[in-house]
Amino acid sequence: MAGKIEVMLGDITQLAVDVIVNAANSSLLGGGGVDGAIHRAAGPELLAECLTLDGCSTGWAKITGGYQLPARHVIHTVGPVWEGGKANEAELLASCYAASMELAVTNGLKTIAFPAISCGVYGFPPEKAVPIAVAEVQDFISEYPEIEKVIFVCFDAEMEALYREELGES
Ligand code: AR6
Repeated sequence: MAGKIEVMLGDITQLAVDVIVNAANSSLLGGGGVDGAIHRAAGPELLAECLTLDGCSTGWAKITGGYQLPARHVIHTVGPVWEGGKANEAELLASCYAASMELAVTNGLKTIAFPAISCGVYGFPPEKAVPIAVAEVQDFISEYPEIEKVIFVCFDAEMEALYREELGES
């Protein structure tokens, strides 16, 4: 199972996987950070499809095509805004990972890349978010062997180090 999880430093929009996950907001209509990068790289058809989805609640996920991206699909999930840790943020973040993996499986998608959901604009402390992300993914792939690869894509070296440490790679 350990071999199915990979950590990489880079830009998630460049990955030719079955599906990349977007750290979106509840409108699903784009924004900054990884969301902005994904919409720019996918092209305007992505926004057109997102307009049909009626948004998404925090902790849940919806799927679209990947359009001009090398990835075939995008799963848009809405992470919690960090409010100090007493607003159910940990459970909601875990739910983002579980809901995204579940959508991947129900759509027959086997390779999936995640950014560090909520760890940018939404302010979730990375040292708290990374163990949640890793635990959810490990639990899920132990139950669903059809998932072949999960890649945690990090935009900076500190985040990469946190994931590698959590996975016992450093
Ligand atoms: N590839 C991989 N990771 C990236 C990329 C990229 N191209 N760009 C940024 N990151 P954020 P959030 C990292 O702010 O905290 C948007 O406006 C980034 O360094 O994108 O969930 C949405 O519309 C950080 O580690 O997402 C929402 O309004 C991680 O991705 C809001 O931001 C997540 O940072 C969501 O905030």
